[in-house]
Amino acid sequence: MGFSRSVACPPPMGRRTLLSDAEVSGRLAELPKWQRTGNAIERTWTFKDFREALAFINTVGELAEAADHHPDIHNSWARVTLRLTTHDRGGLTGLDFDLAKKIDALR
Ligand code: H2B
Repeated sequence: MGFSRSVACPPPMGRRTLLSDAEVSGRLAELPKWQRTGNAIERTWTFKDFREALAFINTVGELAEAADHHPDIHNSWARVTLRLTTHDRGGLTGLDFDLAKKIDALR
């Protein structure tokens, strides 16, 4: 008997359920700077330079670790795109929107 996924990754109650299209639209209305791209939501930031972009990525990384929920991160010099989806559910859940709200509060 090895590690059970349910032990390694306990479900934050109710937030790991796939959202319907209507629920996604409702939650996106609270996050006007994010857009849906299929099974994910994305937002792009442009910073002064690479150093600032990297500092932002590191702060986001701390939020992600605290939430045990990790964005796909794309960086090109001063530009950063974050893409959120719940990989192990194959789509968008409350976890994605909860993390997006915390990230939006950064700047
Ligand atoms: N992050 C994201 N974005 N999607 C996931 O499905 C996911 C994650 N799964 N972070 C988590 C970690 C899971 O692997 C652990 C066990 O909580």
